[in-house]
Amino acid sequence: MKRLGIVVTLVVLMGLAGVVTATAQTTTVDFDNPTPPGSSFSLLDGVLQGIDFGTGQWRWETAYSADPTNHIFFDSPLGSSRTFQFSPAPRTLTSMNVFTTGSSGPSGTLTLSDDLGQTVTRTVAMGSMQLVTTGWVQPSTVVTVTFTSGWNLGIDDIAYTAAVSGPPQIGQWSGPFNWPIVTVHMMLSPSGQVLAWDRQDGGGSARLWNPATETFTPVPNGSNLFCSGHSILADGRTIVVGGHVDNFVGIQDVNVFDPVAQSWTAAAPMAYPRWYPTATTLADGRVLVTSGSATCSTCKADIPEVYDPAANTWTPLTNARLTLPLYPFMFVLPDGRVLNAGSDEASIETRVLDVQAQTWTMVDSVPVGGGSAAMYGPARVMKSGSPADVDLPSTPTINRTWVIDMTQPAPAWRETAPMAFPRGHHNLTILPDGTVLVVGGGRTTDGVDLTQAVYEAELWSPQTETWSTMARMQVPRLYHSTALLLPDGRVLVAGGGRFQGYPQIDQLNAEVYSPPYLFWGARPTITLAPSSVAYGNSFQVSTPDASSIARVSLVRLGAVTHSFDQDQRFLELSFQRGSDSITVQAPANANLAPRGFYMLFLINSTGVPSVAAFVRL
Ligand SMILES: [Cu+2]
Repeated sequence: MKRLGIVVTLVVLMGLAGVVTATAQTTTVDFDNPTPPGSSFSLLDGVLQGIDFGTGQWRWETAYSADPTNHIFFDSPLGSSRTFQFSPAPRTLTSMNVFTTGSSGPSGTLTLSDDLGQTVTRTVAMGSMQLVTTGWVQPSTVVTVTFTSGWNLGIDDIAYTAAVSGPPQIGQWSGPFNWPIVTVHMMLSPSGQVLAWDRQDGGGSARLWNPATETFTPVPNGSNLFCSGHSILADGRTIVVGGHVDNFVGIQDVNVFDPVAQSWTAAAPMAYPRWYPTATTLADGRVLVTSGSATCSTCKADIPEVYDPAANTWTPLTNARLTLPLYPFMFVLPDGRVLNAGSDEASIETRVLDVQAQTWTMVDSVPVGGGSAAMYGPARVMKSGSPADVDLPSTPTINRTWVIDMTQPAPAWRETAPMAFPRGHHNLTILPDGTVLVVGGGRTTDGVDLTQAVYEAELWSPQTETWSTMARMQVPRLYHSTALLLPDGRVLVAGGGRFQGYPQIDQLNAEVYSPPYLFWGARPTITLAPSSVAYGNSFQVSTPDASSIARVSLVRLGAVTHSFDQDQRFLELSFQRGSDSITVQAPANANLAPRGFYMLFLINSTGVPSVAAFVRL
């Protein structure tokens, strides 16, 4: 077969509902047609049929041993590994034929690995050509070939694919757009506008960004809101807890932003100063605040507090005292308890907090990684990458991914397929269809080494529990970068920077990512939705696309900083189709969806989401 040269096959990639197709072209490099330069035993240097064999690494030869045609082998008996690089890259290595001529033993062990960490290991027996298929799904740039008996390895018929990658497969970035601030904090208001601020001038830098007009309105606040925590209150106002005096020194200030009046109000201060705390909206609309450093690097605010917006009072949970790392990942569970699923800066045991009883219960005593986390369904949380503390010596980050299902009798983190890229300081953002987007971050924990930045977005499927590599953004976004789902289904990605001594990482700009679903055809539309709905009730949503609606989801308005969106959560709703409307079943109770505002999305049978309607529960 290999004398046919480049073999072209068309592979149909399955799209949602079979509507989306892409073609993948397979190229097979057989070293026969065309014949490599020079004569048999010549060095194979440079690029041949889309593969760069480097310099002085490989030779080619005519028939030898088990292979009656041209093939390649190591250029010398020294060493047990060689590399080649796709050019252009990346490409997905699908298979190769190998044989061994080794005289020292009956066989050798072949390992193929790539720059993404994909590997395949195979024993190669003597006497015949053997096909090695990789099973790799991610495209590689560099492939390393290791064989335990070095140059005895012969290689032929290297097959790779170049998947067609356009916006329907990998989405599309727009920008970067110049912004007046490095967006360390950003959150969505029920008005559709984004509230954001910088480190410089703290609350004085606060602005509202209008996605429709792409304009800013200054909304300065007198507190230093840098390194605060925040969530969206049940009435749609944003609550901001704590902030910054100095590194590890927080403030007790609590500030509330009204998106209608576009003005701030000071609320009752917390009992403890907090720097790097997490604010979590509870089922009943009260707000739980956990962690944060109080007055020094070892002085954590270890007593959680609960804010009652109606009474404007704080209640310390003195019996629930527990030292947690900074910016803990907290999620309200269907039973009303609050899960601590990790933290921005350190791997920790997993516990649940019963706010009423003021007790912590261990869930999983084995600390695993996770530098960001997202709740992708009731009681289901996923996390990936490395927590990253910029005050510790830099270490390589990881690409590992875990899920936990809190409905299980003995819940524990379960590892799923890794991201293509190791990351720390990345952001996980839940999308209208329940998939999870990861953007930004880097291969080291320092948060400032721009050479280690990861530009590719990746999209995680809760069905397959696997990641797919998406389009690359333009700008490195490391420490203090942020990502926020917009009501139109795009993701606003901004910030990165404001780490003392490293002005080169400051990003005074934003980019907007359009996920693949925005390129799959016409969007369903919502013509009318109720502004508020009651738990347990059904409600009507008018849409001319009722017959094609396949899913209905709620996504809580995001409030993100330091790699973690403190308020985002995802919930799918059951529904029935009418002729020009659908009847949707509201969440049964407030534990499933704490009181407040949500983006309601209709998703059609192709997987395309509507623009959201804001609905208050
Ligand atoms: Cu910070």
